[in-house]
Amino acid sequence: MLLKDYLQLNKISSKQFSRILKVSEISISRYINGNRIPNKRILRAIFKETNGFVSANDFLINDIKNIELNNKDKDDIRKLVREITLGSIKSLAKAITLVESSNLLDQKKSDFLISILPKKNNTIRIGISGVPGVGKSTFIESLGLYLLQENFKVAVLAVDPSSQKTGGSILGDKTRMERLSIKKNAYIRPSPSQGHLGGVTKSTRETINCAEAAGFDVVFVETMGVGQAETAVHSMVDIFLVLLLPSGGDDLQGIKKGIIELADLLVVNKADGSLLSTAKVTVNDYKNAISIINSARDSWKPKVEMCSSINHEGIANIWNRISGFIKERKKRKYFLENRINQNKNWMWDLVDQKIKNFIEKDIKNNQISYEIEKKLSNNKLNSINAANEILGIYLKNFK
Ligand SMILES: Nc1nc2c(ncn2[C@@H]2O[C@H](COP(=O)(O)OP(=O)(O)OP(=O)(O)O)[C@@H](O)[C@H]2O)c(=O)[nH]1
Ligand SMILES: [Mg+2]
Repeated sequence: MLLKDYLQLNKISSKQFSRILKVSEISISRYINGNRIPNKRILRAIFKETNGFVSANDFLINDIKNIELNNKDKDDIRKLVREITLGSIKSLAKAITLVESSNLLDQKKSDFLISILPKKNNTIRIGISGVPGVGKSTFIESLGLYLLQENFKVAVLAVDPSSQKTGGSILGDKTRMERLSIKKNAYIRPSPSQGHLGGVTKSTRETINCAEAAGFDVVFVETMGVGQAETAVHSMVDIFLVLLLPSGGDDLQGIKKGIIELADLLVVNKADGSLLSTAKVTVNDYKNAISIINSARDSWKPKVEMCSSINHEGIANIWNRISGFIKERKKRKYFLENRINQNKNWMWDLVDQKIKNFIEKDIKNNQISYEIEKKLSNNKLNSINAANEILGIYLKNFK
């Protein structure tokens, strides 16, 4: 960790630390500000005195550590947070743009913003999944409109790994949720158009936090298709719904068993018109199927319901199921426990991301990596040994 953070955390003043290290106080402040790099002896002493928390690496590597927010940046963000908590949609949108940005300074701002954002545990986060066209957006709009009548504020976020390919998601989500999108107490945030899945889900947790701080008490996260996205969304919501199409066949519609295992509630949508009777059969098929499937949660057997999102039928019943589930989870203390566990996952995801960034930014383009690749090309190293050498560099820098 940075020396500055270490001292702050342990309530050690620069003066005290300068005495411990037997250097001047000015030197300490120069190390802290990045104006000077300590020499080898002092680096060793710092390492020893901080029990290894502050290493040479903290003074050398990683641009991200060297970017510090100035007081004006911090004041701007504090102001932004105040506006968000007062319910400003414009400020909310601004904050979300910040958390989605990959710019290093923006990332610092975003980290600061999230750290001072009021955290809410009285919200409900609902993950909605299902094959393309099953009616996720229509369902969210229908349930969202119902919730507005019940005096909730509703936010909708989309995690859509295909958005980059189709490019139509932003328009799609807004037009598909036309009626909801114009409501004062609803906020729809279309998918960020950032490449791969990691990029898309990277900021979803932060975005959920921002929306909640702005007073949205029900947050929908719509996802589709790719299994990885489903698992990611499952790890950030309180309840996970899988929408299904009415289908006469006894196969499970080609839906991966893993996704059904994640579901807290299965909803057969489009239970209307000529599809109504098929929908009823599908409900029974799934009721049978889930009795032999392991649920992802203790003591909860997923329920199967049906609805017609376009006709707004069965929606209130589904809300009863959702709120019943949440009540039950709270009663058994699983609700908060789950959020805490999700925060742990979030932490590990961040560790993972930061390691990946370090490899990408500081190792891949490094001369040493170039040498190792050269040895590999000349058959002087095999891939396994080469990978171990790269890991060696990484470990040396992160000890
Ligand atoms: N009959 C019927 N049609 C529906 C219902 N819900 C959605 N649809 C139709 O199904 C189509 C797809 O609906 P969307 O809500 O866009 O589906 P989606 O799952 O969000 O789709 P993607 O975001 O592309 O994955 C639209 O033409 C909807 O009008 C329903 O309850 N009944
Ligand atoms: Mg959709």
